Amino acid sequence: MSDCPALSYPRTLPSVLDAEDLAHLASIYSDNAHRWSGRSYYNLLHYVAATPHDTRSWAVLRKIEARVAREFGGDGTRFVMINDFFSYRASGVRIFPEWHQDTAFWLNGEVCTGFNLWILLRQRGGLNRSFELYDTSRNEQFYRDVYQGRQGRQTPGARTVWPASKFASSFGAYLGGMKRRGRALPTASRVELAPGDALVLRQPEIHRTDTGALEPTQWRLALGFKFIERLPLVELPDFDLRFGRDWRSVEARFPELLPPLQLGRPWPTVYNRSLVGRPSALRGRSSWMGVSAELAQRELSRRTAALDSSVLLCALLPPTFLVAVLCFIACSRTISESGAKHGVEQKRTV
Ligand SMILES: O=C(O)CCC(=O)C(=O)O
Repeated sequence: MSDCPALSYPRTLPSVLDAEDLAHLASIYSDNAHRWSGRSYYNLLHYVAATPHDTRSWAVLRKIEARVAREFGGDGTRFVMINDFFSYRASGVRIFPEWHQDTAFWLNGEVCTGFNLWILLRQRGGLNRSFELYDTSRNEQFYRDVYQGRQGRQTPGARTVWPASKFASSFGAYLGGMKRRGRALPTASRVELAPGDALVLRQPEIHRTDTGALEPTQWRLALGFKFIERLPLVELPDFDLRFGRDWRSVEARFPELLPPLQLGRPWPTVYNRSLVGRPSALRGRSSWMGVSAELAQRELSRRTAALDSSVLLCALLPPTFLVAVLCFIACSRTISESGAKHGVEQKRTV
């Protein structure tokens, strides 16, 4: 299966974080989660961007990146962290309940090297296992059927070519169809983890938050990070879906952190403390209509310049009442045209 390097990644990485890191991250979650409603991704990024003096959080991020470099090769620049998510599971609480693949792994094409590093932070009541996944090595026939039957390709030697493509969605329906046809369903795994250990989810693996009733005293908290290889993007995230929408929320609050995503350029490094300190007139509050700080600042200067020249023109004209009214109309039009133009540019901003 040399055509998908992710398939040979280790199942777990032991002791990625130590007890102090875990306590720190768990307290970030418990102190702030009530403010995060509706957002799945980038809660840690929002937190660290708002508290650049919190050196432990930044050190944790660097520690994770260093471990990734050590385990998955490269000099620390091969993989880029594209998002983070706290995963809290308790009775009636499941963050990603449907069977799915992480389509973000395909943004850089078909290299099949993406992975999710999912670190268990805390658990109570014996929830010391990961979410559910169809392990590629335990379900080879299933993946072969899935890929050959639906979207896969076959090599001349009839060996399976691992995911050239991702599934759009609806694994639930696909699995339901298998069940109706009496086909054996794949075997789901839940991987045992000690706090601080990480599960490594390999790019093509189909997964979901675990099911089953829990006692009110049972819960677990994990922190996941998705990584892709730093290669030119062939696709951009769908900004109507959770991941893309949550990217927008970082962009709106911390515009200096997010350079525009561009096809043909790799995913930018956004977990970057030096960007947080970067001077910006709009830093730390909602960006102006959701556009980048630079664009907003350019627009502000343009509006001010337009206003200045209109006022100058008015001052030079004969001071009759009629002329004053005309000047007033001219000034307002300049301002609103400038705003309309800005609206067009805003749509182009990724
Ligand atoms: O954290 C979980 O419960 C599930 C993780 C997941 O589905 C994902 O990372 O896409």
